[in-house]
Amino acid sequence: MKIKTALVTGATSGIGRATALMLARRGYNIAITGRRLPLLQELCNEIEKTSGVESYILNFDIRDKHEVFDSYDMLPETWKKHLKILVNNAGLALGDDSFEMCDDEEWDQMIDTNVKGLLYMSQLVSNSMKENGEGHIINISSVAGRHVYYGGNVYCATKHAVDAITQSMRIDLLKYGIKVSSVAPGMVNTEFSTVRYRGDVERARKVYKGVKPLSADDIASAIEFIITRPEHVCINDMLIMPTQQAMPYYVDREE
Ligand code: NDP
Ligand code: 8X3
Repeated sequence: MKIKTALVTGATSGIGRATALMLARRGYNIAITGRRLPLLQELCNEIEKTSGVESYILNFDIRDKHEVFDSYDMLPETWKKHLKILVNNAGLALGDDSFEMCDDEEWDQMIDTNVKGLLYMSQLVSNSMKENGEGHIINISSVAGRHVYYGGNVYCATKHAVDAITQSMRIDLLKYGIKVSSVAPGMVNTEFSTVRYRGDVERARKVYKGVKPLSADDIASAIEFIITRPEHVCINDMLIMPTQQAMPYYVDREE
């Protein structure tokens, strides 16, 4: 069988984890990244047990350029040579306070993770894909990259940046045959809201009260659709919402 590899950032939970498992089921050897090493090891075991493909752990903080570059350097050359897919998924929101009340360290964390981390990974991987003459980069954006809302300020700005970067990467990488897609979800029930509310699980639960949100598997199956189109077809952009959510603030909740 032809070797094919994929790399998923932020695979320790939520969308990244579900996507890594989907790619493993489709026969990709998977490189998984994140800061929480025990969760990466657990996922590695699950992938190897259930799918019979190989997995490779890259344990780093995506905000740290040197850690990102050094870790990618450690990925075996055969993995890089067969790298077909990068899913730029690692990301977070911190808080939903009004702009003047925000903590600038949290701004740095969102910008460094959601924007700069994505840039570092994309540059490294697109150089490998360029040599291979093919590849597909999928950036996880958000409905927050299309609409801003009260308290969304810098998180929304980072996701607008992801959309702009996606569009310009698509133009720049066209000559190498590298596809670039964006997936922009609305509410997905993952650790996202718990992280956003700095560990306040009760507050996070209220986000999904009276709503059936998307699941991480819903997003993984959208990514599966994108990567299984014929060679000459590129899905540029997918905006995916729960049926009960029209825009960030328009949610039809059951009483
Ligand atoms: P989770 O919190 O469940 O997952 C986030 C992932 O990002 C984790 O694996 C985490 O790994 C990783 N991550 C965060 N910060 C860093 C860092 N500094 N270095 C390395 N990895 C990091 O949330 P989701 O699965 O929901 O989020 C995935 C993506 O989807 C994000 O980009 C988010 O903005 C986007 N999104 C989410 C929506 C939602 O409603 N859930 C809606 C729209 C978009 P670790 O902590 O181990 O480092
Ligand atoms: C997460 C979705 O609406 O909370 O990106 O910004 S939202």
